[in-house]
Amino acid sequence: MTQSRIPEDMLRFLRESASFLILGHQEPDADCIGSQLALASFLARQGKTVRLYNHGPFKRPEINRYQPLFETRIDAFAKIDNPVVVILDCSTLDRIGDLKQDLTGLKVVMIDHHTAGLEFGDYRWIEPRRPSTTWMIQKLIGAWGQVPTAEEAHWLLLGLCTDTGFFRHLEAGSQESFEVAADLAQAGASPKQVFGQLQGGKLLVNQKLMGLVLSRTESHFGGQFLYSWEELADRERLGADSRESDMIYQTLQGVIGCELIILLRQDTPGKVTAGLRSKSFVDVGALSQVFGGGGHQRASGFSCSGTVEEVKQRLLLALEPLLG
Ligand SMILES: [Mn+2]
Repeated sequence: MTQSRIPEDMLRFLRESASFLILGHQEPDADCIGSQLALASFLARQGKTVRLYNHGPFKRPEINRYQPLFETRIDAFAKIDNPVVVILDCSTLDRIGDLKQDLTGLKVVMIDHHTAGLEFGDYRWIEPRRPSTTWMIQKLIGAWGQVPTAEEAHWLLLGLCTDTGFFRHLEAGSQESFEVAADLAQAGASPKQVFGQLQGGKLLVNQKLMGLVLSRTESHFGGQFLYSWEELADRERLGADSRESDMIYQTLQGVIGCELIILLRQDTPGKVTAGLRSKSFVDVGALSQVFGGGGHQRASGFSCSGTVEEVKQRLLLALEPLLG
């Protein structure tokens, strides 16, 4: 891996600014929240004024506890001292939800590791090959000439472990992830505590919903494509509010011949959200872009209008040239 090159002008701009609004993407995960919390804590230690924002909803049990620290909209009062907006873990503006309406007149810094969409922001530090946004925040703290506190190290490791699947998704040549992990352990982060936070706090009804989704998995294109879905009625019947996807992906990725997994979730009667994972050759980032979403080559997602059945049929059609 090449050395990370933090844009000098961005670093200087951050150092010289006094007030910050730190934003992340809607439906945040632990990389988003971990990088927001660590950067906010670090900047506050440098004597800066910092406020945290996220459109939410906070659906994941490992990060629910942090929701009270975040505001959902930027009001006029927060803009009084001409703060800098730092947007983390999303390269396109639509990912921040309603907050995108509140940025008028403010300078924006984008820091992200997703493949870039529409260019936005006065300063952009986008590195699609990096393991997590927390990795970038850790490098930023280092470039500032400082080390994270134990609490910041915990949040940074939480994000790194989330986006790398606790290092399981990393290939050869990924030493940079282990190097930063070693630094975080030295700074006081506990992998055991991070694992406990990522695995715990789940409701039985939600685990049952996961079982239901797993049990109805369909096999297409000779087993290369495994597909399942979740409807509003499923959540109502079980009394479940959300389900984790990672365990389903992990389980289905172990099936012989599986290349691609797609899970659809009906959000409203006319809206569906998809999660996509591939193993070796289907570029799911590109596939999601066709449906108005984005992500990485091996992991991506999108939301679109339609019923579950309609979106499934559109996906099968789009996959025909790739897997047919
Ligand atoms: Mn991320």
